[in-house]
Amino acid sequence: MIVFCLVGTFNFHCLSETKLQTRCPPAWLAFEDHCYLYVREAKTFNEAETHCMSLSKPRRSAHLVSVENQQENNFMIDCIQAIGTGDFWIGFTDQQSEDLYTWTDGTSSQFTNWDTNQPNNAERNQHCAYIKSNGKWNNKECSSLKSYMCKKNGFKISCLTL
Ligand SMILES: [Ca+2]
Ligand SMILES: [Ca+2]
Repeated sequence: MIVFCLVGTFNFHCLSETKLQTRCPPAWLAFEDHCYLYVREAKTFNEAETHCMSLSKPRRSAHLVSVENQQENNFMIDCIQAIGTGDFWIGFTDQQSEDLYTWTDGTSSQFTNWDTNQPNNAERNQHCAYIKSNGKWNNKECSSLKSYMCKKNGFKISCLTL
């Protein structure tokens, strides 16, 4: 019996796995259908988003991470604990329109996990969100320097038995 895995136009050998798995490039972590890259180097929000976008591939655009539900937020916390890191940018911002937060990757999820009394827009100058080590979100000046998490679609492999 010969088993091939097909990934787009690429062929990979695999053993007997037949279920779909999310595959990610080296250094990216897989969760559900997406891949995540933590970048420790601190950047401003917009610099971080620009860097994430530079990691895009055809049909797999990359942006600062969007957090669409509690499970994904829990995954963020797992990452924080595994990496031993502190705050990092997520792709949630109201730079375009005050108090109208949107995800840089276009996600339309209504899920939020703001910390108590956030987003407070302190000094009327806080338009970019980061996630804290407890998993709660806060907004802060976009010019602040923080580590960040990028996210893009993973690719699925499927195996055909010939
Ligand atoms: Ca704001
Ligand atoms: Ca704040």
